Amino acid sequence: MTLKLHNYWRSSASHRVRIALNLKGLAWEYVVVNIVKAEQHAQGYTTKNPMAQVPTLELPDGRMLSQSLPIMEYLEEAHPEPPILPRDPYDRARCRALAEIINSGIQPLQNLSTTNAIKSFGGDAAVWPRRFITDGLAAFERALTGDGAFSCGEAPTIADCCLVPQLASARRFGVDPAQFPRLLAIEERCLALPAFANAAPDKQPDAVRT
Ligand SMILES: N[C@@H](CCC(=O)N[C@@H](CS)C(=O)NCC(=O)O)C(=O)O
Repeated sequence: MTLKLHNYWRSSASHRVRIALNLKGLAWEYVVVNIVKAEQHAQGYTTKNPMAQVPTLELPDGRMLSQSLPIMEYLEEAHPEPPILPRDPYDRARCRALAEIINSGIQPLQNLSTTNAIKSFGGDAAVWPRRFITDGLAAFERALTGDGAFSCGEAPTIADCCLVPQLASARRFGVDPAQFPRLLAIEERCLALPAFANAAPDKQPDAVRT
């Protein structure tokens, strides 16, 4: 019995948890939930994830966890080494705040159900998220303190687990991250690590290559 991650290759919230699982060095199984084919709404899945979203982490004993940030917090508590949060309480809170800029300040506005709603109102779903992505990434960059190699110091944390997928989404939605040089430098250091490189959307078994 192993951990199972119910997820989708291009989901940024799934991507966060893939990175965290890899950083912790845990063995896990990939279970595809194709959100473009609406598999997240299947009855068998909504019992696992009441919000009908990916990711869901299934524990070896069959219990389910949803919401990527609580999943990463669970992994940190259940498997403390190597840490993915700083030790100092203030630094931990600041790191969580960086993750929240992306988790609550950007991702919900680019989510599939949101862009589908925008389309249903006659809006341009390709353009709609750009302002929120740009403003949120600018806020993330402004919120960085110190000159650490990663978002919260000298080791990768949950803030980086959120940042790298969000930069991938930014490109997909037509936002050029070149305007955020500090974020690009952090991304480059992250992607040099196998935990991040192996979690990339195009490396996943369900990736659709165009
Ligand atoms: N706050 C949730 C967000 C999860 C989420 O929005 N997942 C998206 C993919 S990144 C999803 O499943 N979307 C399906 C839909 O909108 O129908 C988390 O962090 O896990």
